[in-house]
Amino acid sequence: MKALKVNGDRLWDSLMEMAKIGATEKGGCRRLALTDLDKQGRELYIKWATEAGCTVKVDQIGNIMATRPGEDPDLAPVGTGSHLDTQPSGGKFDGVFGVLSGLEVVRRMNDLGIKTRHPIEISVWTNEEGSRFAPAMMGSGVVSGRFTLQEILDKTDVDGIRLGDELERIGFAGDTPVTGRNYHAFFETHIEQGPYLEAENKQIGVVTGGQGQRWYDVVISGRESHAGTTPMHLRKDALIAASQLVLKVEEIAKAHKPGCGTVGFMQVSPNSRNTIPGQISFSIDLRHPEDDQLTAMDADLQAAVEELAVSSGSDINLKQIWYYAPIPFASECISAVRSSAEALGYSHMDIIAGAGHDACYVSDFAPTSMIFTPCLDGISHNEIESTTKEECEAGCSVLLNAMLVMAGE
Ligand code: HGY
Ligand code: MN
Ligand code: MN
Ligand code: MN
Repeated sequence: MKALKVNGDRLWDSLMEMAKIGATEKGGCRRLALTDLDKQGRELYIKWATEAGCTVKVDQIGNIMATRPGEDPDLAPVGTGSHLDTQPSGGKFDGVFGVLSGLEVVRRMNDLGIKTRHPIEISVWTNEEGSRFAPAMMGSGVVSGRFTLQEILDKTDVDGIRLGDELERIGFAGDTPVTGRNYHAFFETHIEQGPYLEAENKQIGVVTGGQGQRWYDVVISGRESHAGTTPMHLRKDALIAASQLVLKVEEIAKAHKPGCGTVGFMQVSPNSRNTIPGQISFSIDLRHPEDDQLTAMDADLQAAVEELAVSSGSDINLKQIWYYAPIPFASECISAVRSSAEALGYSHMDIIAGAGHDACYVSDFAPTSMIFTPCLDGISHNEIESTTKEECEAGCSVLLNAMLVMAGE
């Protein structure tokens, strides 16, 4: 196992350059999937990857594949990559760090004149965040066959704009087929986005798998009426019922440790100060590292909805829109990450990914693992998301050596 280091300054400079696209006032990034800012980020990345000697292709769902040739072009590539789209008030590192780590690995291999047997491929996966278009991890999900291409192209955002039309509009409706993708091995580098590496004072997270998720859309219908003339006992206030269900989501998550439950999106209709809300639409996100617990959380949620519909007299429509069971990564890739961290002398610990990542879906068709690095106070999906050049250099150096082990040189 080699212990080569990447050029941390160059990686950091590229991260800061990319962060200027969609830069927000509080130091974060806003590049919602398939917007003009996402297009700008994609184009800058393609410029850099081409300058680094990669050939670039775009597939039918907009995934970008930049390939550095190997000695034997018939061998399946060793892949890495992540996403460039962000949350509405996201940070400078979520996703981007994994894409630009892949680029830095290629740049470093070029510096050192390294020839690998397998080609090296860096992927940018479309709409990993699932914020503008739900669900998440769409680009990797189509390639792994979790979603059909057509169902994803037909998704619409909250304004009714269709994903396939946006892909055309920004010029990333590629012609490379989404089927038949394969990797000899795949690694994704990502900030942990949680508190554990920092709390344990570890430099590297050796990711052994990803927890499962269930996403729901909920619509609660009560009765709009006048805020001043409707006596409290005659109301069907949809926001009161929704508030009770939000508290139930918290209760269900806390009853299934270390599960998580979140309501992140909510629309109130008609959203007027002096009209009792008639309809509430909102999201529910449940997660757990064990599938039977995630199933139990789902059952508790269904029961809570039934009970609330009766007690509140409102109509409640709960629809599950996404589910995947917890995903274990491949032992050979996990060991490559672990021995790479050891060869470089970095402290490390095994960890399960709390967030969803494209690597989770890539592991449907290729041996996969991830490399985590700490982020300040475990904060992410927040403009103040922060890490250091040294932490990025460490994670990317682990990636370089793990990829070399699998790519052969
Ligand atoms: O939701 C997630 O875990 C990821 O950030 N898309
Ligand atoms: Mn991410
Ligand atoms: Mn994210
Ligand atoms: Mn009036």
